[in-house]
Amino acid sequence: MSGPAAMAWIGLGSNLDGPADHIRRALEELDDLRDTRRVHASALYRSAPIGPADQPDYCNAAAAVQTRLSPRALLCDLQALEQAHGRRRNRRWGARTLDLDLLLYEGRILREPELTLPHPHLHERAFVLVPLAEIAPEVTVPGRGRVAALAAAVADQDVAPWEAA
Ligand code: ROI
Repeated sequence: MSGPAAMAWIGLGSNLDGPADHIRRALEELDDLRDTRRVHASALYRSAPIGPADQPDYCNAAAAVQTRLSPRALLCDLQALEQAHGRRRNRRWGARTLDLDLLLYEGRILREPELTLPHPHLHERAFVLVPLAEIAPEVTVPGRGRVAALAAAVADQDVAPWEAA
């Protein structure tokens, strides 16, 4: 990759078919996307499901990439990666093999039918904010404040290191 690049932050989640393996593989695959280089990857975390409770716990992580793709082109490639992991889009907020959310793209604000930036639920979800705070505590979420402060505000939600006994 050469030339000017934008920094983007991605949230990863899985709660089916060996969740940690899906997340570890996806973290590697982000580095293989066209015109994109992965520059940070968080540790893996275990989180209780937000939404319908009748599904397994999630494995969550966050990553930062430098990319020359536009936000929509990046989103398109992230969706292709989800498909490659066998993602089926059926039940809203149901279990999934791989979920890749484009959380932030530089300080960009975007409201389009297929893409909202920052991600509309980013500021209220510990399963996103805790991994993100590990790699980007000083980053500002437009209209919401610093990642570290947002993560501190949702400390009551259940998120723990993946490997914890
Ligand atoms: N809950 C947790 N804990 N982690 C996720 O990644 C996640 N993803 C989702 C919904 C169904 C909202 N709940 C989640 O899409």
